[in-house]
Amino acid sequence: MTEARPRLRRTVGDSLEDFERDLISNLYYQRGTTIESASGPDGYHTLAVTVRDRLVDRYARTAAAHYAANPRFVYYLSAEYLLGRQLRQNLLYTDTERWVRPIAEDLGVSLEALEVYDVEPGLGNGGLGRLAACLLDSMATLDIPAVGYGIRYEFGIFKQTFRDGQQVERPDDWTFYGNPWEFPAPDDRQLVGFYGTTKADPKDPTGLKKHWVPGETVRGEPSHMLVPGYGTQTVNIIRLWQARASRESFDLARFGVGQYVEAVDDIVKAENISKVLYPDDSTELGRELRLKQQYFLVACSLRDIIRRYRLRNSGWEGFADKVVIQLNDTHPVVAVTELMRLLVDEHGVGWDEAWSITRRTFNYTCHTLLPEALETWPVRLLERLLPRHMEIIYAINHFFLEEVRAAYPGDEDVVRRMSVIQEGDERRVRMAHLAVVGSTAVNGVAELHTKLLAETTLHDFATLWPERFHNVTNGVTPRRFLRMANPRLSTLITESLGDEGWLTDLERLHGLGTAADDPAFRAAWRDVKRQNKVELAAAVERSTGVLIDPDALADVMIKRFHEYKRQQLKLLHVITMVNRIRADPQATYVPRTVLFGGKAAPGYHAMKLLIQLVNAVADVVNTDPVIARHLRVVFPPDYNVTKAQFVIPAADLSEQISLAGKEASGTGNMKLALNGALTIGTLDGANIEIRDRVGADNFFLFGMDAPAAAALRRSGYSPRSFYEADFELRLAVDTIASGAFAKGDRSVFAPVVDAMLGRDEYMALADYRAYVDCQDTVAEAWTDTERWTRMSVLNTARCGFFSSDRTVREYCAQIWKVDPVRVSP
Ligand code: AZC
Repeated sequence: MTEARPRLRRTVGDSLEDFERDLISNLYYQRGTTIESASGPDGYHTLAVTVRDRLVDRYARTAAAHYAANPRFVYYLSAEYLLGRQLRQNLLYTDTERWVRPIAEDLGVSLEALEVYDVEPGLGNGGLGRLAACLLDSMATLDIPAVGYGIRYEFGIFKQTFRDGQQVERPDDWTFYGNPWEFPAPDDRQLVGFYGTTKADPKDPTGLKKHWVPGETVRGEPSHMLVPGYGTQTVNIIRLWQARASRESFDLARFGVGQYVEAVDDIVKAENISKVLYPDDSTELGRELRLKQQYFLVACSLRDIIRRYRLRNSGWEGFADKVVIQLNDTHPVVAVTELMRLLVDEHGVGWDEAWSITRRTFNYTCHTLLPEALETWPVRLLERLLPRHMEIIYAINHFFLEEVRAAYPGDEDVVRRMSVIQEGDERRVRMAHLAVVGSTAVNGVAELHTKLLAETTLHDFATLWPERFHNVTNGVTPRRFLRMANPRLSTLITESLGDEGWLTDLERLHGLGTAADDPAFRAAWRDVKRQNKVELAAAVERSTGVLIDPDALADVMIKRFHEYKRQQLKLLHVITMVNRIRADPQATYVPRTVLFGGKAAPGYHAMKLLIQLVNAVADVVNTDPVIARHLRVVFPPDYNVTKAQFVIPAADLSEQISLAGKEASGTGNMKLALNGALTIGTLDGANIEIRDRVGADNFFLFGMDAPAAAALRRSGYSPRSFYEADFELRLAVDTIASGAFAKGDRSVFAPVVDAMLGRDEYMALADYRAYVDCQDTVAEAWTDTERWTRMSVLNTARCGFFSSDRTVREYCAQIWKVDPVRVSP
């Protein structure tokens, strides 16, 4: 008998000395260089890998604990993730920053200097992608067994630059220097089919089982990034798929005869699938490639989920007990048909049983109310690209409509409205309908959103199946958006509350409520805000060349450019301030800095023109000595998660001014309020819940609510009548029309004026007066420094509810029915 040999497992030490030794060893053996000759990127990569090693250890233990417990897993399917920078997060989560600082100092480099190489993976457009990242963070923090699935886009969301004030998009080659945070896992690759034909199974009497022969196959290669929990040992993963040509794709024969381009044709075609993120967060792009991306994500992920299920389980009866899949909006909804196909065609499960498993496995989160954002795909495209899936959709719809007809005998109107297929000149598949039909739970992302979904967009479904509808109000991770973004405020909070427990129990911020009445605490609070503003001012000057006054009211509007979000309304307010200063330069004005941040979809011309107008107004304001004394307008380009972390801690006023009934939730509103900014906002999305919690006295409310907006639209909204009735509004619009922001050229911004006076789809003009008056109240409130600070403290103190930990707990309790698995140290 041989003696058992201790199994080799490398564990990292947990002292400064260990860390330093690993760092030097990694620099030498991993990076292949020495301290003397290391470049900035060498230093960054080495540090990243050394920190990462600490997480690998935890990940290995997490995987072992999960294997032993064989729990129910949450699989989060999302076409987008905005993870943000990883270095600071992982330093915090491994508690190694305290070592890195002195070591770096010894070596004569600063953490800040290395951090510039920490590129954020921009694999998403906006709110939905960032929400996915917050939820993953909270799932790990709460020890929920979970895997996020997504696409490893070669090019993420474009980099925004301005040329003559106009948005110019540049590719985001985020992996150019390599990504130290990811692990390729080629062994888990999957093959994905497209196109081709289907054949009946002669042995299947029901005709529901078929055989699909794809016309094209592509390889999906996964890599994963670690998703650590805070204050716990759990490290989950996010698995990202990249498309590769299958091995046979390289045409050696063609290459041999000099047809070099043709020889790699199939490779290029295949790899295009994960080439680029679609930089559009609202309108459906009728593009085959986008549908291919969606199916690619789904096909790879479902096979991976099944592979994981089979590591510990067999048979299909128990599948839905071990697997719960959350569909993040409609992008991954084709998964419903893919799981049916896998079960019925490939694993021989009967249709009814397969349907029961499928329905119990999926849940769907809707993130919008805009009809144009609800995806539909042409039947003809699906028939060509995914012929078997189209057949399955017809079958699902057939059985579903039988149910509808049974519930509403003789009512063909309701059948037409609810059908998964939208009839018309071009028949289309309604992905949201497919999602609801194929899911156990459907949820909206804020109370008002869920209510409006049930009353309007998905009304028929909410009537037929009320038990399927849930609300889970969004949240944000306090680790990234308070502790990491705002270390000064975090220190003050911790001092006041006694410990850092609030980081995982955010409702403990309530404890600050009494401190709000302590003048010394308020002074300290102001001091933090001021220091944050000084830092922001330096960053803004570097990126825009414009100097801003850290004592001015920092008024920020940071979010994607969209008509419904109403940057145009904010601009009308800015122009009104300009006009007032011009009319009376000697009066006193509350000094303000208005900061815009955000991208417009490259094809969204109206919003790109608005971006140009913001920049043009900024130019006029900042270069006019009289106006610039009271007002500055800045627009640092390329707003992203990293920049959000800079701006949010320095904000005094948070602009949340969407037309009521249009913003599903908002999450920037939560991040800003949590950092002590006061909100000026409409009764829309999560603003309502923020106001309920912070108190009406600590929130600047204005404008129509959703019923009033709907009523005005029904009564025949005429923006012109508002324009004519309000002198200041007329002057603001006329100022744009006069060419004052285009060196006298009236044509440049004429489309903006026409849109306002013509349709004004989101009724900015109707809310203008209420908004401007409310801004006057804001300015007035600002002059009472003590009162403002008190309101600011109370905003932070009362926003504990908006932690994504609470959001995840609600998903767990209402929808996922999963339990945590603790990982021992
Ligand atoms: C956004 C919503 O617009 C925003 O209100 C919400 O807070 C966020 O999702 C997270 O739920 N939607 C998107 O980013 N994108 C789409 C396609 O809706």
